[in-house]
Amino acid sequence: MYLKPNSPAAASAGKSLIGFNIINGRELEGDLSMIESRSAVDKRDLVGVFPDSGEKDVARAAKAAAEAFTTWSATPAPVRGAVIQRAGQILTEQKEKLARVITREIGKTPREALGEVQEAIDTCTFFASEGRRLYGQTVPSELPDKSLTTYRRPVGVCGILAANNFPLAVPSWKIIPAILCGNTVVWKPSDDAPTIAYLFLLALMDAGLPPGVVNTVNGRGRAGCGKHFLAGIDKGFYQKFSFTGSTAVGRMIGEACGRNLIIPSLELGGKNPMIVMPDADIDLAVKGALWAAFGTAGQRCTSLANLILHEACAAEFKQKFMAGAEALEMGNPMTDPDVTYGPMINSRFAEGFREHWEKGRADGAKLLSGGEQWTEANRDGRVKGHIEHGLYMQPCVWDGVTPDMWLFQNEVFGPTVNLTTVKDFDEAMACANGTPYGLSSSLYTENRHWVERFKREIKAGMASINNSTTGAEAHMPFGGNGWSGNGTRESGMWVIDWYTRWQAVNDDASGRLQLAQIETDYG
Ligand code: UN1
Repeated sequence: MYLKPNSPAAASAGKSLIGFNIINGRELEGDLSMIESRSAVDKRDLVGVFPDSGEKDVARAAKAAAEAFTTWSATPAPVRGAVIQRAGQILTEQKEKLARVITREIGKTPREALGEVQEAIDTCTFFASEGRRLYGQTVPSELPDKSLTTYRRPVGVCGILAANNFPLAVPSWKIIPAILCGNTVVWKPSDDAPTIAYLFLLALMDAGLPPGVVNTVNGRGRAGCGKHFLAGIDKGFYQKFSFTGSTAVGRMIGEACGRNLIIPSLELGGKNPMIVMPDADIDLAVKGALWAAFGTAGQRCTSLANLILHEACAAEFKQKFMAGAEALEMGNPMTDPDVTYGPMINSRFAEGFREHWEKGRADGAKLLSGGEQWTEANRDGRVKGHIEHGLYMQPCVWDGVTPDMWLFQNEVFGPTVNLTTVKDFDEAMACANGTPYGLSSSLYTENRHWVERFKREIKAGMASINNSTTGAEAHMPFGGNGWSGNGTRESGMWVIDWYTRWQAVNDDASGRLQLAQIETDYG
């Protein structure tokens, strides 16, 4: 069978793509050399080569986006919604193939990769029909024969930068509402996952998105293209910037946006707590905790970090949790689709993970399991498939962790979790709120009073009752407080507020000069 070289079919069948930047609807090479996207599952597998873009590419993309804005912002919102609807249909048709590319590129398990494509489809479904709403208001005037109305107006060119762990779903949370509202986009995809980004853009173009509405500049991170891309904030390239990633980079972006009076959307780190009370369904809580801590190899901003156990159920919980952790299967998700988790996405994450072993030991926390990378030498029956050419980590459980420890306070991407034992609900809440972060959180209990208090007192932007910290639905407000963000939200109707500005229109049909607040007739 002939496979179009740059297609989901080819990429999911193991071929290497030669990808491009897409600027003004044209596939372009970059100013610099090329970067390689290698599979996290097996570094010998070359998924694609992409341009490494420089300053000129970023300027070119920003210019294309600014030019496309005039026509796109004047296109009726239901027509913009129809393009998004077609994009959702194309993603649905390509779902299995795109999921396979996600697994191949960043090592997410097939089940989770399918879930990620579904999250992008759900986003398209929601915003396709938002094109027929995008409501403004009519407001009564204090003066006769005058109508007051409000309109949502697009902001302009949006710069978009997101992490490698949800390389399709999270960019879709930003790009889809941005363009539905009439904005145009310059997107720098993660250099760990340019292939899935490129295939997403091809789907948008196949859906009929006009040239220049979404443009990509590929390339290296902070040392290369990423630097030029962010420099665009001070050059006035963007009227809006949306970022998902680390708190440190978020602060930098926030500062640059502040200087330029731009409101950024910042979705940053997390140190997500889960409280387990003695009246909880302990088996259910164990399942939720295992999934939240180790699913996606712990590489979600919503992953569970601090597991806070009431002393009356701590022993039973620990015993069941450790038995569950011992039974996890890990390894190569390309050949063994049923593993719980696969490799670390890149060597930077793996390095941070190795570092946390050292910090945890220095803290004096007790390592109940884990603490090493899986290799051919130390692998056991739980490890599936070929792992020699990827970064596969043992599931790590720390006990005796207290809020003053480094482990409790710092975000770690990777399959690791801290156990903390507390005396009562008050102490549990103090621990849960005892970090500077506030993204996701969870409580397991059957007690209505504690549930009510948790919902009110927890500082996190997202609170789960009797469920995992991960797995937000695609139409609920997603975002955090404290160091987890700047208070903006993604998804659902709430994200619209961050991609539009309210315009107040004052339309006087009286034929006189009428002034609010002033009782004078100058006419
Ligand atoms: C992220 O890790 O950046 O709620 C996003 C969840 C997913 C999204 C995570 N729907 O875990």
